[in-house]
Amino acid sequence: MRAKARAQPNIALIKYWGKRDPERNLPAVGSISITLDELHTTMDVELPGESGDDSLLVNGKQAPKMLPRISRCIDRVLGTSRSSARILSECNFPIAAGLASSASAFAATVVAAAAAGERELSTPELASLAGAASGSAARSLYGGFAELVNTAADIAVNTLREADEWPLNVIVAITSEGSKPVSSGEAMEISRRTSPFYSNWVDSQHEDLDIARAAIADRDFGTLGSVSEHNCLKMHSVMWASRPAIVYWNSATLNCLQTVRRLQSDGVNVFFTIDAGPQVKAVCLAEDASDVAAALGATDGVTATMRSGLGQGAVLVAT
Ligand code: 2P0
Repeated sequence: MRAKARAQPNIALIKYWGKRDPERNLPAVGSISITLDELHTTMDVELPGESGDDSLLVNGKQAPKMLPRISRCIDRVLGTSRSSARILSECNFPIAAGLASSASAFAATVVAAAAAGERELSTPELASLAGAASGSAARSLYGGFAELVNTAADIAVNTLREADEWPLNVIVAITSEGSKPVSSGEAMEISRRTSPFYSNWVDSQHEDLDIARAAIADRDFGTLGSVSEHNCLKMHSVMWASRPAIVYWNSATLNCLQTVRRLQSDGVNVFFTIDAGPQVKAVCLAEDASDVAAALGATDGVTATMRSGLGQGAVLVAT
């Protein structure tokens, strides 16, 4: 009654921002992401067959604030009359800092919990359960290029391309390792309720998804970069126009955008995207990754860079 799973975070190129059903955590828009390989979270779930409270250690430390969401996620997989769970989590990158740690954590949790509780669930079923915990987590069940489709009743995730069919690289420029001031879930609801740009954001998402899907099919880097940057800036515009304003950026975030623009004008194949945090992710061709990492590493305010290729979805690993 013990299993361990590993999942990688994913970076949305066409982003999820807003919920159509906050109760069921169903997104208001579809999204397209790439799953990373170097960054990962492992979740080791043990069910000793006793009633009582769950426990959670993250990188060896008690994590009482994170435990309720993880416990609810395991409840969805195994039911509320399950054994208590001893959960050990290891994460090799900053948590709750706009690096999609919740995506990898919940994707690994559903896979580990199902295996520990001997429940045989399909990948779409696991994705739906992960998505109920954290919308972006559904995409981390899948590798490469994944599209989360908003169906009438639920969500579905499709693989658009496998990782090795278009092995792009991602350089993450860390500009702050602090936790985010407002959680994404809370910030999305503030945007839905107060941003005058919110309905335009939702209405224009189909067009961006169509353009990105076709660019991925054609391996058209320029078009994918252009639509991804635009979609990212639209999402942040929705946030900035919310009340209270939701601003995840810092001055180094903007410095990174200038670095990416300079690289682009020098002919480097690179584009940026930014999530609910101040880090900048630069997506590039593998042959340009060293130049992009060096330029971002030398950018004022960047404290570290991480490089990753694209990887597979969540998997079980040996305990
Ligand atoms: C994304 N983000 O598509 C977008 C872009 C952040 C910005 O999904 O409330 O942790 O748990 O469903 O998945 C981050 O939000 O939100 C996110 P919940 P989640 O990657």
